[in-house]
Amino acid sequence: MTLASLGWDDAWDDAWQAATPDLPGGTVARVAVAHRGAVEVIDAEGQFWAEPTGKMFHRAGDARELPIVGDWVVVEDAARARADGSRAALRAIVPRRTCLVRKAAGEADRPQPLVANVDVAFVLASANLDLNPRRTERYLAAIRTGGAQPVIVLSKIDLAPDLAAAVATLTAVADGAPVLTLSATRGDGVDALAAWCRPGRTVAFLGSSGVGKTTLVNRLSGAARTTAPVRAGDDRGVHTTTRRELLVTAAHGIIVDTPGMRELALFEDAADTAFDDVAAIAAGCRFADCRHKAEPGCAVVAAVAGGELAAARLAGFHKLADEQAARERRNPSRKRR
Ligand SMILES: Nc1nc2c(ncn2[C@@H]2O[C@H](COP(=O)(O)OP(=O)(O)OP(=O)(O)O)[C@@H](O)[C@H]2O)c(=O)[nH]1
Ligand SMILES: [Mg+2]
Ligand SMILES: [Zn+2]
Repeated sequence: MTLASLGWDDAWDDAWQAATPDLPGGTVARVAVAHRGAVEVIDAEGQFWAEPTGKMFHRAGDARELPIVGDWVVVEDAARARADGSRAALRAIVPRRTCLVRKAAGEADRPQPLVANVDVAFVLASANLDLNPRRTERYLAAIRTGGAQPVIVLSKIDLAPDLAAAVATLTAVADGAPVLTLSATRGDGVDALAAWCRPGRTVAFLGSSGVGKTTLVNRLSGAARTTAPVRAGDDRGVHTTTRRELLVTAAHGIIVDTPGMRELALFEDAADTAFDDVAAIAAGCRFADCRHKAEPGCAVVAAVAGGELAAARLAGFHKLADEQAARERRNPSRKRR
């Protein structure tokens, strides 16, 4: 294995040197699995354990300052950790290029970073179930806000009652993201998805439990990670994958499989980044702080009336914007950017 096959490149080298010039003995490795308090990392020589220093734990303002799957980290004594199974001291995280964050479960307004340095994030939805375009929209918003490129994947097309309708439903909320269709079990469409996965690039598979993420990851990686049938009654998944894990493949780059998430609650304000189309039209609204509801001179409402913007897009925008406003009311220190 080489660092390049793990996604390392010259720009990472520069970022590492710039971020941690005071760590002469450190080497870099990539986080494959994150546990509470420690991580499994990989470098050119193989896998070993590393543990953030007490200083890093104490300094961390929130979970985003601790290592997560996909991170490049600076460690000391990698050779010893590899040899005797001890934990290498993890000194620093190389600044992330991208980071997918959601709001942590529960009432508190806390961020939960899920995976770092993903280039392309596949959002899977199963073609045999009722699609929830609002959910897909939320994934796209979080992915774009985090800096990765989203690709929508309609899975299980061998079971689709009406494929064209399903594609249309998702295309309506894609805002430019590609929409791929495939069957991971039958194999059709898998090559088109595989074309997005290449050496040096990091991709992640996201979506509800049972949509076929691991089945697809196994096809791409040649691995045999556990998959399980969906429930007979309602075709929901049974949460088979229980942790985020980074896999390194020869032909398809670096792949992160994730556990099914029912909802992806947004942490960051995403209404503006996720709705480029709305934002562009909003430049023509009479009021700069127009909410595109009942304000006079609203270009967005006019665009919906004129058929240039789908009503569903504006509804999706309102849903996110209202959530952001509610968060700000609960927590006024969070200012809208
Ligand atoms: N008919 C059909 N079944 C599929 C397809 N892809 C996956 N499945 C089946 O769907 C079930 C769930 O697949 P998984 O790959 O475990 O789903 P997952 O998204 O990884 O689920 P979690 O790990 O729980 O999040 C398995 O029984 C798969 O064999 C497909 O394209 N067509
Ligand atoms: Mg799985
Ligand atoms: Zn407006």
